[in-house]
Amino acid sequence: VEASIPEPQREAWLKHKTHGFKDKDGFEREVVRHVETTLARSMFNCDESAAYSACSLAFRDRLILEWNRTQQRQTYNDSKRLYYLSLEFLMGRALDNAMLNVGQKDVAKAGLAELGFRIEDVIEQEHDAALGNGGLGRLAACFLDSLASLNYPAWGYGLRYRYGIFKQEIIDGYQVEVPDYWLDFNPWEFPRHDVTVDVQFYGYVHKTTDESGKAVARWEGGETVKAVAYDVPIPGYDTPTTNNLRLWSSKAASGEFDFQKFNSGDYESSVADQQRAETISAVLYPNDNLDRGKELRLKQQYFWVAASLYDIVRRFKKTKRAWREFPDQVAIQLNDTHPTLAIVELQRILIDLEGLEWDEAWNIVTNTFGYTNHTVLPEALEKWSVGLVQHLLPRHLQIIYDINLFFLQSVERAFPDDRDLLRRVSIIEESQPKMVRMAFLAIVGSHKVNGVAELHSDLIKTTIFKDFVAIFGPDKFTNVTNGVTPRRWLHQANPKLSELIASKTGDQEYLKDLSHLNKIELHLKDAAFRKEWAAIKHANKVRLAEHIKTTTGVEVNPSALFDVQVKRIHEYKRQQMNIFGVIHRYLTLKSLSPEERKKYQPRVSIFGGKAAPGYWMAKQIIHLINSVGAVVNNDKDIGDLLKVVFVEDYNVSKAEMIIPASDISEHISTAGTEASGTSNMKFVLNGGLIIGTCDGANIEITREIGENNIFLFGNLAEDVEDLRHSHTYGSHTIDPDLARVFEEIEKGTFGDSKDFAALITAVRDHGDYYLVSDDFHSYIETHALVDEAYKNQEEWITKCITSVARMGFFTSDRCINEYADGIWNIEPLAVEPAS
Ligand code: HBZ
Repeated sequence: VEASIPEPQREAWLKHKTHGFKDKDGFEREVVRHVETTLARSMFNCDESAAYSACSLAFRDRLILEWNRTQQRQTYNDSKRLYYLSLEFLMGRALDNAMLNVGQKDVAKAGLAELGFRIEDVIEQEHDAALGNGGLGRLAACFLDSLASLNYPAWGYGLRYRYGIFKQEIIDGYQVEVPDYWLDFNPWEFPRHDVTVDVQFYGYVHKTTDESGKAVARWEGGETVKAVAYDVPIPGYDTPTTNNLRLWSSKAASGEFDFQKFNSGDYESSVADQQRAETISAVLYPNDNLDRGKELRLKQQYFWVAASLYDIVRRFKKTKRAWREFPDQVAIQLNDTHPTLAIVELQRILIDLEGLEWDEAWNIVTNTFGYTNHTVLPEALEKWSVGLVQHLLPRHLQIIYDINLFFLQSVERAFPDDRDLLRRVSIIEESQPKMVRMAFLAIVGSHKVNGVAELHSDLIKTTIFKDFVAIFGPDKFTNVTNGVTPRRWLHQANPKLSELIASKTGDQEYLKDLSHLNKIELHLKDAAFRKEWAAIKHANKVRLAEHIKTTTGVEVNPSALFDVQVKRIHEYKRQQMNIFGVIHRYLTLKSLSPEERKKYQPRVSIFGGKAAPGYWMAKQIIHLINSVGAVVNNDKDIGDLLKVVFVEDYNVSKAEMIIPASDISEHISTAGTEASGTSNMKFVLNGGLIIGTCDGANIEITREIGENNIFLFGNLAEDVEDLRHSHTYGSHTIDPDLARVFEEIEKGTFGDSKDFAALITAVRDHGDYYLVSDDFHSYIETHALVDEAYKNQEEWITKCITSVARMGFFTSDRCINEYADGIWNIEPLAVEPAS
């Protein structure tokens, strides 16, 4: 407001208002201008990478205009906003999405062709924005797409890591991690050097009294780091709404302190301070579903939370409303427990800086926050040692103790004789050392807690958060089943299938209302449609086969059944069971006569996914997969009947190519361990079937598409505990088919058996925690059913089309509307048509 242009001068501004390109000519003009000026190149040295840069800049210019208008509209309208706090946003590429959402992809395609480029090659130039590990980070990205597409006033807040998830190379069958430096050229971000926040660490708490004699706490001393905002525009589909993702980058705060050092000749140590500050946002922690308790990670969390809350509070204060109206203006969603310190930080701002009474402040806090849980795995539940929190955030620790005290007092009043309950629900775990249980803090400080699929939401209520259901009542706990954006995961990833669907549903409305997919079921018997459907799947498989050939040298037959498991490597996801199953198949094939073999369904087993660098067992699984591939793929007896491929460096862009090429995909976690899964939804949406356990969203997918259209197997979640108990205390016999697989590995068929010993002993001698042996027989039998079903191609295609038709529920648009109604209490902001 202060920097606004005075009325008399505004005419000149309006006269020269920027509009961005409108047609092919305009687009080409912008591309050439960016090549020749922004990039300082010419037509004599414009390669595909420069064409990508210039094309992106042309689209970026258009996005910015709508982005500014959206922000003005939302500020003027002054309605409640959602802030989505996530340490991860796994965005993937932006250009194709920007072209689709701005609605000028055809113009760009024609324009680029006239300038000498194929649009597909230009799109391929972009480096993925890979600021996430897996499902949790990609979910945040799908949510941003839906929030903008549905016109919700919403911002994302995250960290601008200099290094995203590492790039995976496979060397001699082992994973090697290479840093992912992705910021060399990033046209999609806007540094806001004027938007900064000073964030404090360490120091001590000074207890004193204010003028009125009231006791106050002051957090003093310690060190300060500067947070600088980088903004990323998030365009909605078929709407001018363009929301903002704000990522914070850390910098040394250039206070007098540094200058003193500098002047006193201590230049080196002042540079070292600078680098230490920049370390905070340097790298994404590459662990999924594992908590390691590292100090730098806690620093990242507080740095990001403090900067985001300062920004949110600053925006609220501009409206000059009373504090009690804060929850009517602001909803904050915690994507897992990583941002839980935001609860403490808001309470601190309200009581220490704004002078509110504890109860009034706490009421505001709890009405503002919602918490989403993504896992029940004990090793993934965040805990921070009291000593570390005390050292880094002394005032926050005091507030945590007060929150806990008041909470436990209320529990004691409600359950007077239950000492053990107090111990169980305490935010402070009385262990050695004492720990802060972040999930408990998140529950106590939020008004809603949700799981991400029905089974998962039920499980958290009956297991890890059971006591809290008794304390707060069941209504505080709810389910919002995950979803995925059909714009990226159908239209962009599978343009031919999208086009075919549009031709049968009449238009592209299904990209806005995915329930329209059900119209294709009417065409189930349409022979031309079915033929076209099959041809598209085949073409997608050919494309993947080409990628496999160029990256691994392995030739696979696109007519074989493509069996895909791509996701982070984890024992609970059971890639080890998959590769044991592949070995079983190999042994079966070897035992057959050449004549019998010919009757077998040819298969390609495709794996992909990263192992956390410190997760040794996961790395052994990758090694076994590659070692089996090396033997099987070169066995002349086997030929095309079985190939085993590990696709290096699985990421969002690879997913966009691999998922549309799948016939069957594997979602085979031990029942009760995979909170939801989201790739399961993407695979079915792209006309592939699933082999899976009764876990996560597989269950709801089955309910929607029908149990004839999915291959379910294995033990149920309710039986897992007893089975584990029997492994330890009863007699544990290994499934005979699996024992045969182990025997072959131990013979050295796939290389030095010592390399794989741990994978075998985990099942045979260490209690088989993930129930690989218990489920193995059912798994193998179900794969045989898949083979049979695939041989009847007509039946198979019927299953695929029927499934796609019934997948409408799994759009992230439905999911976001549920959060908006049930948790955030926000409304879409109606938009006038694009100018
Ligand atoms: O969140 C995943 C769940 O495993 C998956 O079932 C679910 O579909 C998805 C979205 O709800 N969880 C993760 O991806 N978790 C992480 O990546 C993670 C990252 C850092 C952590 C802990 C977990 O400290």
